[in-house]
Amino acid sequence: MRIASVEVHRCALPLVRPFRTSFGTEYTKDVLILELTTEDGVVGWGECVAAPDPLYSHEFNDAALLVWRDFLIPRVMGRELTAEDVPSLIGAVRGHPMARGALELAILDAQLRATGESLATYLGSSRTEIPCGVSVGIPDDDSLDTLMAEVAGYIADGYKRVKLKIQPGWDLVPTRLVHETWPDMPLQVDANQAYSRNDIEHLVKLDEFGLLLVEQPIHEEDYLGHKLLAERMITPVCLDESVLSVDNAESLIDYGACEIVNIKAGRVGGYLSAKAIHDMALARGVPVWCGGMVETGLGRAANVALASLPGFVLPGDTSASDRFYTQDITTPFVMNDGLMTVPTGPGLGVAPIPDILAELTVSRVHVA
Ligand code: NPG
Repeated sequence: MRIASVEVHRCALPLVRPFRTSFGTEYTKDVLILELTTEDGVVGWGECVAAPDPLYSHEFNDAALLVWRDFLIPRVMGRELTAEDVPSLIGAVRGHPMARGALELAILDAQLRATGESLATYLGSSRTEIPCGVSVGIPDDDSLDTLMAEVAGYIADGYKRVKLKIQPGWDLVPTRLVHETWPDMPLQVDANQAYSRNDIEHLVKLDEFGLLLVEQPIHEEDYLGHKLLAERMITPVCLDESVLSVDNAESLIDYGACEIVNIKAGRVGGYLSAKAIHDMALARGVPVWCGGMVETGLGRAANVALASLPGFVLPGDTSASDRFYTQDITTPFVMNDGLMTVPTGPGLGVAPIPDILAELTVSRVHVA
């Protein structure tokens, strides 16, 4: 294929409730959607999981726009290519995995729409539906009652696993309460780097709750801290922000800092890299699960396809659209008995609904 044009839609989707983590609170999803058209007139869609501010990682939306315009898109425009060529074509540009991943996804979507293959089949899917977990933020009012009401609602919806966001001052008490109220519900916690290696003895206290895992408790660059924690803790240590590529994932596993991997395609530069991490982990017998970044239906479709690969043995943050949005930009993703159907249509299998996309679009940039 040859790319003829690239358009960015900057959209704002109100969230059904604020989403608070140890690194900040989101009230609205401010998201960049890539619309790429090939010379043959095929349209591919990509979603960038960067946020407006560099709080989860160094990436942010305005930087993604610049990187696309000045460095990434010029390397893929006007030449015959396949999605598999993209990592090497843009490989000289350092960093910016979320911007790279969104571009690669739009190209892959166009390629698969042209051949009629679904993303799930292309990636090597082994399932037609996947179990869904839900990520529960820290309540805006710091209230345990608010937390319990929210968790009860998700359990009534059918979610098969609950993940609690934790931070110093909001950890043992909420985790104990949720665990004791729903002792059979698989439970895990995510600190988004809020602790340090000085907190290891405190974190070990989480062991009494029989958690599936503790996710990214310590700073992303502190591999030794995670290794020391993994040696001390019964609960498996899972890494998210620290994992950036297949080589670094394998290094972290080998070193003993990472016992379970959260795979987020955006964080690792796209679905091809995500698949490579999955394949490596599967070969080594290391469990993986699919993380979420409050995606719209486009990114959610891709995540559900990824999460249907055989190594994804734990439920992912692949919640239904209504967990975050009253109005998604695609047909909403729904859950039945805690399961979500893997899209089977060509490419992502979903596309933005034009009127809704227009309604939620704040600005449009013609990048190329
Ligand atoms: O279900 O999409 C979802 C959200 C899951 O908690 C979730 N994501 O740290 O993993 C995370 C967190 C996140 C959200 C990270 C937004 C970055 C941006």
